Amino acid sequence: MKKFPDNFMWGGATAASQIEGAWNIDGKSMTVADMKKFNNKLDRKNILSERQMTIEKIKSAIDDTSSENYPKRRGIDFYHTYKEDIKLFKEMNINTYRMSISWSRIVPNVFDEKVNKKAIDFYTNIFKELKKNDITPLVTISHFDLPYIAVKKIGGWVSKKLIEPYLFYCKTLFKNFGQYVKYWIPFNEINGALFTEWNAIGLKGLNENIQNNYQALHNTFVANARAIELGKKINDQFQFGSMVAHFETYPLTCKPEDVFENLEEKRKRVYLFHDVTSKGYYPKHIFHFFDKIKIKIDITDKELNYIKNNTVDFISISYYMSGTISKDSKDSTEGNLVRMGKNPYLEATDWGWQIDPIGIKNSISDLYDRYEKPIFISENGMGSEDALIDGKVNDSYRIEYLKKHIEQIYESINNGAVVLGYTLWTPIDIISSGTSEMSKRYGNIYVDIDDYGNGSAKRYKKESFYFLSKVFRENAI
Ligand code: BGP
Repeated sequence: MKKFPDNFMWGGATAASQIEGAWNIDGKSMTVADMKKFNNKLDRKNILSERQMTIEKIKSAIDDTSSENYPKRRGIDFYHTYKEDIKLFKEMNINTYRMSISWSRIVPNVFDEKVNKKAIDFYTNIFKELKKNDITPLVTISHFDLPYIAVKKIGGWVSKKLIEPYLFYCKTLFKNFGQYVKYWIPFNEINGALFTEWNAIGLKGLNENIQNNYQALHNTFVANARAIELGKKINDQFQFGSMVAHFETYPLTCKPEDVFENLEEKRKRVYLFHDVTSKGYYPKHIFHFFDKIKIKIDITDKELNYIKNNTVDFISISYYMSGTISKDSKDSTEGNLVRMGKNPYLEATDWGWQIDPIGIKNSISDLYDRYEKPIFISENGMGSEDALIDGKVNDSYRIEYLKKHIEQIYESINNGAVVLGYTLWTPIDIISSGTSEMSKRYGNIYVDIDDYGNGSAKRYKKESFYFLSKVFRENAI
């Protein structure tokens, strides 16, 4: 029996735009997530086109007021079922629930500082329900559901004009929910600005003009720092976490060229985001890179001061898969937000994400050594089409995946890293972020809804539910 430290935070993670539904009621405005159409011809092994938003797609999303083709408008109707679902989380012995709050509910018009009372009531009820069930909330302030009005008016995060309205939204949360919430994550996968720009910053296309991506990334770094400063002023007990989609990569061969390529990958596509949010400054190489590719980012000394004086209390990452890097890029495979080189030693999911439990130990050890801040695994899980047969789901493959990753997290703690907790993605089937599928299931609770919203919506405990409830109860694997 491998025992985890006392008070280890065990639980699950969800996101408002993938779980709540109720996309246009009680005052909520449209978000970038509400505009992602489900494509029933999508190629699961190549979803890059799913990520790209185009003018045509924007137009048809605005013209379509139904939720028929837009699964994230429906979610699993958590907006109305949260009491029953939280009871199921409790039965699973979850003691921590990572959730996000929808900006488009709290301040629907973003710029007018008008707070929507119905939204305050909705989230207050959720926090009361969690408190009743002895579950600690870990709140993501913005999780891939930027209000569309911010895109329409100022182009999203590429404009610095979004920082003040974001801080007003943060202040509203800190003041109204500070009595229930101590752990805050200002942005989900802040590196999304470079890899899934519509979801993360409201930019259409895919790296059409990389200057916009880096400018928006910088603006969110500033917003992150200023949210921390604001939060600590309101309640110095608040704990703030970064959240970076982690890409664990290995050189495809021991050829020195491959090793260097992998180093470059780490510096630019992994460490950069932690350097800024955990060390409080940009690594010098990124300015050299900006010069080389001739982009000019508007960065002021005042902003660099905010970043320097307001670093996170803990590092959180999503970890799903790993990949290889080589000088002459070979055949690649899908992963979370990015494609990566294949690894002949690893199996992959039906969506091509390579399963690498030891990779999570590598990642935790590497980041802990480098930044010496507590680590929180805020997403980890396996997407698959699960079969509901006679009210049962035998997801032994998911038990295998979770067991092996949890064992490696234990090993990393044994190896000296400080890990605060683990909220797997996701305790209950919800809509996929990248493809808007319902059939890409991660949950330990099966939800009887298909990609088109049909089904009884009944909840069923999968085998992995029972496996995890034991791990969480015993605080051991
Ligand atoms: C991450 C998001 C989560 C979750 C996860 C799984 O990028 O933070 O919201 O969705 O991806 O990805 P997907 O749902 O696309 O399989």
